[in-house]
Amino acid sequence: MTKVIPTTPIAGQKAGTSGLRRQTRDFMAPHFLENYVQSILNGIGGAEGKTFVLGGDGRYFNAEAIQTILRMAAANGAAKMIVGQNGLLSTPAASHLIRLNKTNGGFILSASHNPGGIDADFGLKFNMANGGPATEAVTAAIFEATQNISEYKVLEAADVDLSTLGETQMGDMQISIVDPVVDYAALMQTLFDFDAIRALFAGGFTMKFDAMHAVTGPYAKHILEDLLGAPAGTVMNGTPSVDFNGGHPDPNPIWAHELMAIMTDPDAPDFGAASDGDGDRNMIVGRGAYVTPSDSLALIAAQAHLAPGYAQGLSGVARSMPTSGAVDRVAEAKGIECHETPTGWKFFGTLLDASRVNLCGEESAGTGSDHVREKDGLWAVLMWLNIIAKRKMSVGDLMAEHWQTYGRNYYSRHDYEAVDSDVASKLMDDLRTKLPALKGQTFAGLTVEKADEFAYDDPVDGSHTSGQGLRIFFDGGARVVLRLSGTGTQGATIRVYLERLELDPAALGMDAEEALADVIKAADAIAEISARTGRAAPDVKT
Ligand code: VG1
Ligand code: CO
Repeated sequence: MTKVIPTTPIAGQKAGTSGLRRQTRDFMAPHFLENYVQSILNGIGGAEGKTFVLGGDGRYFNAEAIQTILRMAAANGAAKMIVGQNGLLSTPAASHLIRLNKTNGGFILSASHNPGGIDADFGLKFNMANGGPATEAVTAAIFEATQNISEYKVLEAADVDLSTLGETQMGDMQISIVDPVVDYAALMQTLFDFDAIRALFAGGFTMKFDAMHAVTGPYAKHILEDLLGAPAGTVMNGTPSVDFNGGHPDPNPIWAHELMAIMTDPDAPDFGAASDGDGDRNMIVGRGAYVTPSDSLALIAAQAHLAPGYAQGLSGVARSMPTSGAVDRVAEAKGIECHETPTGWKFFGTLLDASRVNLCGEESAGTGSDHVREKDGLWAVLMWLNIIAKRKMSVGDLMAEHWQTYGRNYYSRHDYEAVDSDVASKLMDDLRTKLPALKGQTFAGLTVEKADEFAYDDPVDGSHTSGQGLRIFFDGGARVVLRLSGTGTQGATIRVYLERLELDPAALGMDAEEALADVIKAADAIAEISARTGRAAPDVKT
């Protein structure tokens, strides 16, 4: 029987960079999840007769939230739900299932790289029929629905057994419990030269993949160990846990320190990689050679044609604005389109759908292509393995060759986390006011050439997005960008993105922080970050 529960709007149910993220206890509070799910359904014009994909990264509250969403979808008239076994689906695998089954969209339960657990974070994101995150227009409609909600519908029904593959029923709604890995693994085999990678491993190539106790464990084990023949144990931390074993499932040198320690050991394997909570981010590291995500994107742009799925070459590339310009240099050399979009994968969707681009990336360890409409951690890892198998070079040598060819965009991101929200907004507001006067002024020896606030006009659907980060360009090609994070759940996180282009072949092997020393000083002099936050140094440098 369907129950109609009266409710009132809950303030602040507004999607950020990637869906709604909150502390887990907030999501578990009465009506919180229900209000948001009903608002999604209201915002997209109802669920009647529709089919959706449903799954998450396995964090605390994942399984309970799935049962709630099933009961609400059934009560709202959905025809069918395709659910990952045990409630698990990586974000790219969910995107693929949405497309493969031509569904109306999907619900992805994840707070991605944020920690999990009852005292950590939870999240919910709605993806559309193209498999990509809801566009700004749709998230705005959902937000409006959260502000007008007065009731939600839920079916009185017992929990569904999520562990048994196959078909089942809830009320009139069909439920398919599917293997989360199989279809995704099949897709990967259409894109990459599995024989070449298999031969690489058979020849003694060694690798460690750190799944960080998150959702990619089962995917990586099946693809790397079962299909590609990498030895058992190649995948570490491969069993998903509700709190990521107490860790922070963010694949960067800080949080993936266990892998970094292995990769900097004299006996390090040839190749290391890691993925995040929901499997859409990647970290690439060679023996003693960490690759920044912006450089990884550029190298992939230069060499993707070595993978069968991209043998015809790329149609174009897109990067988020704070991502370094390294990929632009490759696009220019290849004479292909290159787009600069706001932060967040949702802005790549129109370009991918229109076949204007088929490679996208973000500095935050997100890389992907038109095979799905999300960034894809394992895809990037397989792309690197495919390139290494063809070029027969180490990660370090491949990067050195790349920089010799295209120059090096030295790059670093400094994050100041859990800053008082008022302090952070005032810092940004004051800097915004100051921007027009900066031109011509010199800070730490760097003269400002231009300063502005990034806004984006989507070349495909014409939509306009403003307020996407403050940018300061210096003579000689250096750049500082500041923006506030839209994925955090406590206070504000100030992200400072630092970049400098180096073309001197003799100066390409420096430490990034050293190479950026003046840019870092100039950023602090202009934005007064340390003075205003009272922080002597950033919390995280990636
Ligand atoms: C961060 C990253 C952004 C990424 C987003 C979602 O957003 O900077 O590039 O798209 O996370 O990634 P923000 O607003 O905190 O800077 V994921 O893997 O957390 O879904
Ligand atoms: Co993620």
